[in-house]
Amino acid sequence: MVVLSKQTTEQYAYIRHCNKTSAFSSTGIIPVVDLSKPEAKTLIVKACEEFGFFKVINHGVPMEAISKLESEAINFFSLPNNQKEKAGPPNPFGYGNKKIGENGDVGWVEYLLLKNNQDYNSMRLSVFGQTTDKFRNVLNDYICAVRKMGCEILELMAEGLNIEEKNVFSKLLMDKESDSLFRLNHYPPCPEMALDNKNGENLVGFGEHTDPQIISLLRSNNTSGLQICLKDRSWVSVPPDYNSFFINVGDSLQVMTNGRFRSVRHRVLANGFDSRLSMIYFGGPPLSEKIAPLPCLMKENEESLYKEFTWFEYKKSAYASRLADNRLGHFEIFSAS
Ligand code: GA4
Repeated sequence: MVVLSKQTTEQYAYIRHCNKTSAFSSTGIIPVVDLSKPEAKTLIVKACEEFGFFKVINHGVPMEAISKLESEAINFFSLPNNQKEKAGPPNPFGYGNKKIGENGDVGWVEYLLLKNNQDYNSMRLSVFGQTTDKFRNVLNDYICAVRKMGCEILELMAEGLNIEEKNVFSKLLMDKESDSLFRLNHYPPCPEMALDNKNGENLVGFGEHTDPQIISLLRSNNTSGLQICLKDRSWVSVPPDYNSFFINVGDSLQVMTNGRFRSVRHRVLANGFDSRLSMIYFGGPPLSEKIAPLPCLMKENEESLYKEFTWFEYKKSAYASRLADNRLGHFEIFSAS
């Protein structure tokens, strides 16, 4: 990414520092779930209700798969712009720089957005020349391992919710029609912000939003920037941890639990000195899947908070929205009482 002049960065949103960002101690208030412990399922459910967000350790994703993909990503993002652009515009899949989605959102970020199960060779990833095969293999290994972890988490979630059908959520990710995505985000450092930050403002890397899918599985390098929004609407910084994964509840899971789980609003602020690299797997259902509260989770006389929709319908509506929009709003049923 080219270094932009002050004038050029003025088109980006800035966020005023908030004191609450220091609310996390080194251990933090973010729930940490050790997947190897018997209490994992209970902690996951609590975390999804309270934050829609948690960190997992003992996740079982081999460090080798992570570091191989990380170094491929570093190589890719350090290519000259004209080479990266050969990976295609991001509509919907490919390389993107600053422009997020199709509706006017921008951020201090460049990225590769890939469809799961895609034949990566058919994308113009020829920029890798001879290394295309290597990139594809490394990506496949990573995605398989992360999806496996995601399914374990979703099964623990079902157990924690006392759902008999253990794979009620995980089967949606395992379906060969699963509409899952993978994203590599590179947030270059913004030296201007580090040197000339008299206003105490931060440049926005990726603006606030919720993820439309079921679950998002995020791993980043050790650079800070990620923040989540709490129930009281305050923002808190998530201390980075390159050995762990961070898990987000998405809009579809909020609906399937009839609002019991919270789809977490989150954002990434640019860093003055260090570049941030994140890899996110968005676990989504097949396009034809009906997204509605699970009957087994509904208490007697409990009514659905949402109109029924398919993932196709929701995705279409989501992709027509701005990043910060409340996408579920269109599908909420407002009771008169
Ligand atoms: C947010 C989660 C994923 O990154 C993503 C994003 C998508 C995009 O970058 O094209 C969207 C955004 C995300 C939701 C609203 C629309 C679509 C940008 C945007 C403004 C790939 C996704 O599935 O939804």
